[in-house]
Amino acid sequence: MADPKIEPYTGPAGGWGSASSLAEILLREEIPVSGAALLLKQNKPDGFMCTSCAWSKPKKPAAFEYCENGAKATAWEQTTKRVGPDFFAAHTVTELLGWTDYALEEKGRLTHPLRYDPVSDRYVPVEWAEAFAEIGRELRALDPKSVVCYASGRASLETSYMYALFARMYGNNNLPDSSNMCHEPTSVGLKASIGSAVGTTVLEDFESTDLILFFGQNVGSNAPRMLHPLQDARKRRVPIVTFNPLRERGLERFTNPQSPVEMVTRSETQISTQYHQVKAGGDIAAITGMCKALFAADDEARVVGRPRILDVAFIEEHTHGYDAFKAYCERKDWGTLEAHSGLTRDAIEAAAAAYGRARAVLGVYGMGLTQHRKGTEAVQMLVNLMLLRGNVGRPGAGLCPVRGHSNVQGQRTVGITEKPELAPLDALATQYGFEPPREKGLNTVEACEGIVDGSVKAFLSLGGNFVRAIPDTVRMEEAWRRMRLTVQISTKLNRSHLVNGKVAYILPCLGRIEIDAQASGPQAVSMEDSTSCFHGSRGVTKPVSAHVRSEPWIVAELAKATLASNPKVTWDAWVGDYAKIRDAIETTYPTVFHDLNGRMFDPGGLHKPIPARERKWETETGKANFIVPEGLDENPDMPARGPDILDLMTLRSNDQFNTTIYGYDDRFRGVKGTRAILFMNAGDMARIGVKDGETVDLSTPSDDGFERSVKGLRVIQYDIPPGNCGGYYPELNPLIPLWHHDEQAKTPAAKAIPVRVARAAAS
Ligand SMILES: Nc1nc2c(c(=O)[nH]1)N[C@H]1C(S)=C(S)[C@@H](COP(=O)(O)OP(=O)(O)OC[C@H]3O[C@@H](n4cnc5c(=O)[nH]c(N)nc54)[C@H](O)[C@@H]3O)O[C@H]1N2
Ligand SMILES: Nc1nc2c(c(=O)[nH]1)N[C@H]1C(S)=C(S)[C@@H](COP(=O)(O)OP(=O)(O)OC[C@H]3O[C@@H](n4cnc5c(=O)[nH]c(N)nc54)[C@H](O)[C@@H]3O)O[C@H]1N2
Ligand SMILES: [Mo]
Repeated sequence: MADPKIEPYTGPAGGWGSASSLAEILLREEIPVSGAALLLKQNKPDGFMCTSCAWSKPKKPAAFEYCENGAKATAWEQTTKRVGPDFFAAHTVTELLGWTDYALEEKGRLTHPLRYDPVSDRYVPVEWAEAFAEIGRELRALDPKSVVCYASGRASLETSYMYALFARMYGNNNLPDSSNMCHEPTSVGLKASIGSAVGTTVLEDFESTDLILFFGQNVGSNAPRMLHPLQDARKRRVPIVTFNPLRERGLERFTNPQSPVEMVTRSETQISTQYHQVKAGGDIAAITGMCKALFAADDEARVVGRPRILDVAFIEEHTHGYDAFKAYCERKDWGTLEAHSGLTRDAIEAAAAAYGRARAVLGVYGMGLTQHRKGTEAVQMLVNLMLLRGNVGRPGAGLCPVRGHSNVQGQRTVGITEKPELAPLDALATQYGFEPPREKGLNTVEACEGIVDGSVKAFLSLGGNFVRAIPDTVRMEEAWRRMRLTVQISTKLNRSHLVNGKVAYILPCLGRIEIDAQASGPQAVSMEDSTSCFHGSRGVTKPVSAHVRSEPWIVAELAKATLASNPKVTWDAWVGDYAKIRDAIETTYPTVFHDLNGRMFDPGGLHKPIPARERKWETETGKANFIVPEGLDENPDMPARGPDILDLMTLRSNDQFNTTIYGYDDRFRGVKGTRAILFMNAGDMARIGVKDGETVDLSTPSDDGFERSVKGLRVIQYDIPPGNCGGYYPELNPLIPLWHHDEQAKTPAAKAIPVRVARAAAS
């Protein structure tokens, strides 16, 4: 690794920086020239769907419908590097535990099924049949309620449907997925507010919107293809009003790296027209202020007989709870709202004025809203604002949660959920002739609690790197090792393989980009994007090794080894022809997946009906609900704060996909060669007595009896609100107490963690 360097990045998002970063990774992963040809197939109706983010795939894709980070994801999966039996013979698990996340994954693709051998402390190759026989034996001996079946949001609709069915036939609803750590406050919050658990917009809405509100989503790094519709909107002079504690480059300006003219002329598009550096956790206060300003303007308009600011007809016909919500906003005084949001009244009123002028508004958001103690309330507060001017359920307007993993939303649609009321249990009972379990299963936080208290004894993982992604990492790793069985279906080596149960298996699978040949020929799979469109995806490259298997095959073999046979569930026929799995999905969900087989390759995908988009409110009141938040305090349950305590945001760099670390640069934020950093505000630095470049240690000031700390972070003086600091996920996860989660959705609150900052002893 080169010496770390910290210097502000002056370029736009995209642009030449993006082009050179991409060339670098193709070279490093030793991908021959065909890598470039491969990228032409990315996100095309006849090609494969990107394994990176879930952003929409347009009807008319660009010649290169991929971004810097999507291309990195492809290169990372299609690397020619391998970790086979030789590698595992040469390294003990104890030794590998000392490696970084980067080093583990960078060694290459897993090629053989492996079993942990406690005597040699190594993973050793095992035959597939032997692996399933033992896993099946172990699972049959365990109480199904003590087994967790986790899924990371990448696996296809086909695999996910089979996996959820397997868990229920085995006897539990313990189906947490990565969504529990991500957009669960969206699922819970939108359901209660508007009766649909997902966003209400489609890509075309970006073409007719008049204003985009952008809360806590780092588009330049995490959904870069979305910069294209944003750039188009800006060319139509659509204002973009952004709320983000950091001045993220992708939200400031963009050069389309795929436009030769823009590249040569170095022309840039300004993205945000207003940029509000709200305090972490301050969005509820900021939006309350916007609503307060709108109520005041509306009252004034009514008195003087000008056109109303609020959509009175919509509010009357379609909503519930308006009076209580108005009273709540009017009660809050500006001083309190300014203190909690970190924004001035003028700034909030400017945002409200832009909103009040626009005919059709999109509310876009990401982890900056959801990963908080009050994440669900923050999502609902954005809905309240949208309802005031009828901005749900008409063209150019609506809610647009930007999803993370490429099929995270789809996994929920096909039954990966711990909440039995969200799964079609009666339909499954009829279709397959078994009695599905009816009691609630474990979500991510509850699964962790069960692992800590010993009630969870086995953990199956369909992708992902759970041990590294969850909070309280150090405490959780210790508890993890007490489990009886851990099974990981994976493409690359990660820390979750090394913190293993007594019996542990790694089952290597094909990636989405590889050709998946089964009895009836090469197979396609399908997934759902952020805007509820289903797309087909076909692998195009040669499989990584003759010993790896597809995810559907692995899930089918797991099920066959564990369950009594049931003639109605034809695992082998499904694996032989995935179209039959899609038929089964359509039988379970006839309206949602109508003609999936026929339409999955339609340009733009098959759109799932969203009732709220049609102004059908499937809520308890039958209306869209204004929901009053409980309070403005982000961390009501942390002890009193001293002058050395700041609220920490854990962030993604431009060089990672979740726990997958592609490299040590965060170009847009000016960090090169290191991830052990802490962004701090100059005033806080002076008060605490640390200088730029010095080293600090962080600890969590909770009084629950556990010591939590991360040491040795280099301070970077940064444009960040006073009282906040920022650093990288997953390295800082040991600081998040397991109980520090959204009160309603239980999503770990990774964006405002109170931490004590202390100068490192040696600094
Ligand atoms: N390249 C790449 N792409 C990815 C991923 C990746 O790791 N790398 N991960 C994927 C996944 S699973 C997900 S969920 C998404 C995540 O994508 P994002 O939703 O963008 O998540 P984060 O990177 O965590 O960044 C959150 C943003 O919110 C801001 N923020 C933090 N706290 C607050 C707050 O209190 N209020 C407001 N208004 N803003 C705040 C931060 O400054 C940051 O810009 O991206 C997906 N796409
Ligand atoms: N502090 C903090 N913690 C967070 C977050 C945060 O912002 N801050 N974000 C949270 C969010 S939004 C999320 S989504 C979670 C992410 O949590 P996860 O989804 O569990 O983690 P990933 O890092 O995406 O998983 C990476 C691993 O997936 C495996 N993999 C890759 N491709 C495939 C494939 O095609 N098939 C299979 N079977 N395996 C594959 C590889 O082995 C790789 O090592 O982390 C959460 N944790
Ligand atoms: Mo996510």
